[in-house]
Amino acid sequence: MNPTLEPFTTILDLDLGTLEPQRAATQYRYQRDMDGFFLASPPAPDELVYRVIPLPPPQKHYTEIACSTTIIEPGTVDGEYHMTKGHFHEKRDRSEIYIGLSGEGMLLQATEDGRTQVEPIRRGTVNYVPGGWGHRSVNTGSEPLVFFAAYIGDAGQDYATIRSHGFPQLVCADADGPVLRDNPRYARVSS
Ligand code: S6P
Ligand code: ZN
Repeated sequence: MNPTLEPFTTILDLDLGTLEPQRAATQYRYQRDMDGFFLASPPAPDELVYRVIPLPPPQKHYTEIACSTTIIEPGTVDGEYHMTKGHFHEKRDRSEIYIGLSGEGMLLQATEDGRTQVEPIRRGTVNYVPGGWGHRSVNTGSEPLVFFAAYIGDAGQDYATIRSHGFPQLVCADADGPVLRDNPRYARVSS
């Protein structure tokens, strides 16, 4: 094989999740971008919910590994903790790992036929998300939730399925902390 890519190194700040050098623009997700993902309509359109700093491979190809840092701000929308939109991979069989850096949260995972699994995210967790599992991360703490992700380069993100079918569970703030509730709007994708 005659490689076309040169090796490269990036410095990941293990607390903040920032990347140096930053090779691609930060993607910001405000409440206005999240319509249809929280159960309630987000009331503060200009409030930042999370941001993603990509560390892209040059090609979106299965031979390469895409990475990113995600930083979810603390907060709630009508009692639901701030979270990512969540997605299945467009190429459903593509897997991924998350490495928790700081803060406290949960990784919700669900299959198209409605199996669910909830895993913790905090400094030092390494979550393996197998192909076929939709995934959404939720900040249940009072500080930003920061994690690093690495996934197969051509995975792609399918948001439309999650937007129309929802996730089986919601993570809501209760007097004693986070509780999982059934999502009344959830509809299985397949049986
Ligand atoms: C990509 C990976 C993450 C998420 C990021 C934001 O496959 O799972 O980098 O893109 O955590 O979440 P979302 O659901 O908005 O893509
Ligand atoms: Zn993913």
